Amino acid sequence: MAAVGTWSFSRTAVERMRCMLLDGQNATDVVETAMAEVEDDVDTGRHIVGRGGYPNFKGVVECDAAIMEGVPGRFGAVAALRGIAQPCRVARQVMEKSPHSLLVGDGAEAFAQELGFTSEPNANMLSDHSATAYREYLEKNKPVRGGHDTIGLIALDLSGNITVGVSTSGAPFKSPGRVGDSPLPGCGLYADHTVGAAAATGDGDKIMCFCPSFQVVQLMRQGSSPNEACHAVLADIQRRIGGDKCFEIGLVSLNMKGEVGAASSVGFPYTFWNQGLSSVEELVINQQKTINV
Ligand code: SD4
Repeated sequence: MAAVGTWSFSRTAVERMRCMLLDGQNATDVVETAMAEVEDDVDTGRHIVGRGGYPNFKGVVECDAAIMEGVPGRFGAVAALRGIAQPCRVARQVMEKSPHSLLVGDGAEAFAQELGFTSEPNANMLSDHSATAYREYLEKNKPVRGGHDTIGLIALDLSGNITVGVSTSGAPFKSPGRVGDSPLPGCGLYADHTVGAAAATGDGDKIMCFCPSFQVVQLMRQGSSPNEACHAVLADIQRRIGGDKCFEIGLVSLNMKGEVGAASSVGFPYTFWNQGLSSVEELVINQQKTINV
């Protein structure tokens, strides 16, 4: 059993996953439940997740989320979803109940409503913090500092099932309808029950051009450790764009032995737990320079 999450604010989610895994619960339920708590928490919205996340440039919060099991073909995602505070739960339902894998915008919202999700007014999706940030963006063109968080969670359960989920409100003040890497398989997340799983965070407009989560899992399939795989994928991206700098990207991965790895182009804390640990731990990848490419 093991659990991993992106950024420091994933600690409570990873703690929750630890408790549920020790209780014998299924990896997908574990990821969905832990994710939903973060998505619905207005305070973690400032980390670009769910309720309280930054809106698009029209002032509307639009979320992307996805869930993928290691079993082939088990994937569901939503993108540019409005008014639903727990988008990862909708992504799970896309995986379970829809003949499709990715639903976007109004169609995703209608699907959620049909399944009984409550669609809330946009005002409920904003926090005081994000509403103020949006006003400052409109009045002073003030950008959000940082701007790339996103939660990615991976769980490996007692029965050897592995599931990865990601959720984000996306780039602050993005164009309406903009979709990032998070809900795209191979980009924001990937899982294979014979190998392990990976998740990405950072500048989704760039990340999606490199399919890094798929690449990490492929390298682990060929024998790399999670850490080696994440570092090799980051190095490959850096080599391909030229120079030693990179856009913002953080990668985490977990293999079927419960070993964790990560690499990042920026200072990147991540939290994890496995059976060798008595509590959730946090490690920080050192900061390197970033550029816009
Ligand atoms: C995106 N990768 O939509 C996501 C959000 C983010 O750190 O900022 N992740 O680009």
